[in-house]
Amino acid sequence: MRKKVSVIGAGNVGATTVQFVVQSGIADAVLFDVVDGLPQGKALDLAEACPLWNSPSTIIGTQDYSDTKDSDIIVITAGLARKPGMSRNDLLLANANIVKEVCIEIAKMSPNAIAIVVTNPMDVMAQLAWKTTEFSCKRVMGMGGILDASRLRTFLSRELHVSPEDIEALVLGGHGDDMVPLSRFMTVKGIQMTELLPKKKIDALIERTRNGGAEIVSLLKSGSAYYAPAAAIFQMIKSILLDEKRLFPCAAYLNGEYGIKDTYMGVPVILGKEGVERIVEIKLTKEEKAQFRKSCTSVRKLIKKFSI
Ligand code: TXD
Repeated sequence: MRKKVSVIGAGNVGATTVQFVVQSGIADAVLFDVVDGLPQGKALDLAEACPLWNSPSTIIGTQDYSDTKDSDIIVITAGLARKPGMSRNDLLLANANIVKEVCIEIAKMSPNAIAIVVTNPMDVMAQLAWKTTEFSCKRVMGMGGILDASRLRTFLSRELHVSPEDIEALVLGGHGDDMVPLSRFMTVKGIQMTELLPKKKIDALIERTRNGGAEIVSLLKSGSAYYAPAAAIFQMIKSILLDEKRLFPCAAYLNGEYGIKDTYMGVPVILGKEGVERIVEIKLTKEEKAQFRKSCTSVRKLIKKFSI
């Protein structure tokens, strides 16, 4: 049986995610949006590219949730994106209503699906999605840290003139301005970054990563990043559908891990066919712990606003 991935929200991130899925051929896809014609038009365009990609995938564009029935994975990108000068949190209220509505529908149609939440502010939306769908927390996760780490790897690669695939970086915490990039886990094929770059330079690239989303928003002037976000989502989808058990930093439900209770936060997880199969706990230094807690407090503040 072919796998089925439904993406809710046919905007930039949603449509590009579907592109990556069908281009790879690993699943069939459904693209859902409330805007009449938008998902249908994009789905048809993508379907017409499949012969050229030698892809067996089928694609449906729809306004009808019944087309998403029995999906293996649901990606939630529905919502509003940032405009210049806006923080992710400015999107909170509007997007919370959208995500709630989406989750009620997807839980009815695909009670066994795994949900990947993308809509910002992502950690809070992941918590809301988990509460609303009433899925096991293993089956609800958020995409954030994998993108932040990829941005950091890009900047480090450009600085070092080394292929980005040989660069590793780990970014934990909430997917916001107080994300927690862990410099002691930055390596080039296992070589500590501090052997290759001065601390000041590393710190500057970390700072650029913190503002990575905003940098693109200000360049684009309308809309926010979508190629790298969609590539990050696709890595998560692939690890789940192919049971690859890859380790990625994702927003996962913490219930005691890292000393945090009842909160979605970015931590290293193993992604496989069950969803978040394991949360990998690493011992943080005092300073890292303080940063992680600060990031957690920001997320919790927003969660409390909704009494999620
Ligand atoms: O790292 C991350 N988590 C992120 C998050 C990286 C990039 C983008 N991030 C957030 O994802 C962004 O701040 C937004 O909240 C979402 C989607 O970003 P995108 O760039 O794709 O936004 P668009 O292009 O505006 O698309 C959103 C679509 C648009 O077509 C709307 O019509 C649709 O969402 N939408 C809905 N679809 C279904 N159901 C409802 N209710 C709905 N409301 C709006």
